[in-house]
Amino acid sequence: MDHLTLMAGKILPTDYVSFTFFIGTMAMMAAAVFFFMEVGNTSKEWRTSVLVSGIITFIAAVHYYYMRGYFADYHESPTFFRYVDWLLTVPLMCVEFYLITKKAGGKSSLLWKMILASVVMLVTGYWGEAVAPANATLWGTLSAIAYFYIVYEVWLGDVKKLATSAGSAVASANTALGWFVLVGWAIYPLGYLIGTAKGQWYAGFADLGIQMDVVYNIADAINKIGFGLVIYSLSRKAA
Ligand SMILES: *C/C=C(C)/C=C/C=C(C)/C=C/C1=C(C)CCCC1(C)C
Repeated sequence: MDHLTLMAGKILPTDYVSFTFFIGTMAMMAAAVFFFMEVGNTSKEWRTSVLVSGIITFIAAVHYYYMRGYFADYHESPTFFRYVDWLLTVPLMCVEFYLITKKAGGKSSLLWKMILASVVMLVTGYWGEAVAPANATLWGTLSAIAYFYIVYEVWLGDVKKLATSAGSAVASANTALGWFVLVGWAIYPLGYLIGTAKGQWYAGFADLGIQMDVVYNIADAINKIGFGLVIYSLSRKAA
């Protein structure tokens, strides 16, 4: 019996963490194949954007493959792989904002500000989850400040301004991506509150009956694949 068969046999019907790791691996793989294959059919101007969507979902597919295996072996959260995945993919999502606004004059300084904010958001989140969970409130708050900075840039700041002057196709894509950042990304702090609840003032989150990894897995599928599809549809609309 090969490894997959053995593992699949061990997933209980109520093991939603294993289930979502498994289906997440497949969904990210399928999305990556799709975006990579479509690069060749994309007009030159949008090729890099669609390629980056492929790279984001490909990186996630590889990490999901490892996280699925890690959880099967140890039955604990693969926090390290999770954050390595995010550290690579979230800055690439910032690159997507840069690429769509470049034609209206998007500067690399804006890209670096966004990347820096995303790294601060993730490193502080990792610290609160894995290194100093006793201070999860402090680290989570710092992370949230960096998160709100990104929301601000996309909805009201320079990203918004550039997207508006880039024309209606880019502007509406930026609004769609903005909803992912505002609503889709807001799912992650919920996972964090569940995962770090023990001994905190928000200890009640541990009793919700939802597991942190399930929340993160659902959020990743929505955000990584959805984000990529918005970029893809922009590439078909705007010449
Ligand atoms: C593909 C992965 C994505 C889009 C990951 C996004 C992650 C976040 C927006 C995480 C945010 C967090 C907070 C705002 C506070 C608590 C700690 C985090 C890191 C879960």
